[in-house]
Amino acid sequence: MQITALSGGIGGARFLRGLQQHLANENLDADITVIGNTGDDIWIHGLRICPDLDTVMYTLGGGSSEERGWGREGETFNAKDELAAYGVEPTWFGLGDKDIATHLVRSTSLSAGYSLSDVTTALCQRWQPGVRLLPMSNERAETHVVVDDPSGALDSSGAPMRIAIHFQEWWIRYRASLPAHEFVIVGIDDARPAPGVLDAIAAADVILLPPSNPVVSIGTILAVPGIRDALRSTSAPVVGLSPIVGGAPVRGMADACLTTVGVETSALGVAGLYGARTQSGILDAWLIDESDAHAVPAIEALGIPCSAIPLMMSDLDATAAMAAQALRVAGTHV
Ligand code: FO1
Repeated sequence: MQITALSGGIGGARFLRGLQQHLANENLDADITVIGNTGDDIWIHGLRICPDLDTVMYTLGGGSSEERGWGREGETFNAKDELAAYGVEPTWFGLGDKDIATHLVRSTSLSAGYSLSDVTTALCQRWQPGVRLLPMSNERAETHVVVDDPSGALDSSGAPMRIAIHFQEWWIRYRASLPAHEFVIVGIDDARPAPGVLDAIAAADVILLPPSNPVVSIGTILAVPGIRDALRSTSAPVVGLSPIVGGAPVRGMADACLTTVGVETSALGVAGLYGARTQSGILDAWLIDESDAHAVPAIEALGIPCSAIPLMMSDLDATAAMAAQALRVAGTHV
């Protein structure tokens, strides 16, 4: 069985770990291809950092910090402190010493002319995540956030000056607390699906949308020209799991992102954002948490079959059960 999943960072990675556990529990033979978001990627101190690719690689490879969800376990931040001592910006980014090795390998390989796909494959040789990890694109497509200048500067009309900051700065430095007027994925129009991405969608027996950020993770992947159309035309069922439970994101700040794009922070709102495949969207089924069961009729009225199940990834067994339900709903008799 070919499973293809779109993934952002921590939520997506943790779901994928549960999927692997379910397949192992049932002794099922399946190949998983993960299409990872690269809109969060950033150059920092001359290093190319790919947060969502690294989070999937480390989490499934057994090297991630369980406490932080990102970066390495047993991490130190000496280089970060030394850079701060030199007064070098940015000081707000948590650049870990072990993590730097990954960024050095990636940055030197990219400088030598290798593609991000090649580099990601090479890095995964060490980590053996148990999935094929593909960047959504080898071209640079970075999410930037339009906010009122935090310095309080005003434009010539006396209105707050609007500036664009990198998503990482908005997410980490400002904790998404600056109201975002707009997300701009710089370079997205020239981005092409990375090698293998469209094939992984066309060849899949089932496609999963884990509970990643629907705007800046899944939404960014869908913004790569060709990917949304591929999902709409594949024969594989597309099953999504809501990242919003009880009107709030399970983790992260997806609510701030949904507000920016004018979508209600609810399981229903995100279902509507993705849309039913029968209504020019991409979903064939939508899994929501039991606590949102009241929303099933409204979601099904959108043309999206919906099931309310336990959706909290409280531990590996709970996440494996979610994955089992997603495959069941996909009608994939595994
Ligand atoms: N997230 C934070 O909240 N603070 C950080 O300092 C931070 C550093 C960081 C370094 C490498 C990396 O791969 C991820 C890192 N993240 C950090 C997480 C990252 O910002 C988010 O996981 C994604 O970009 C959003 O999904």
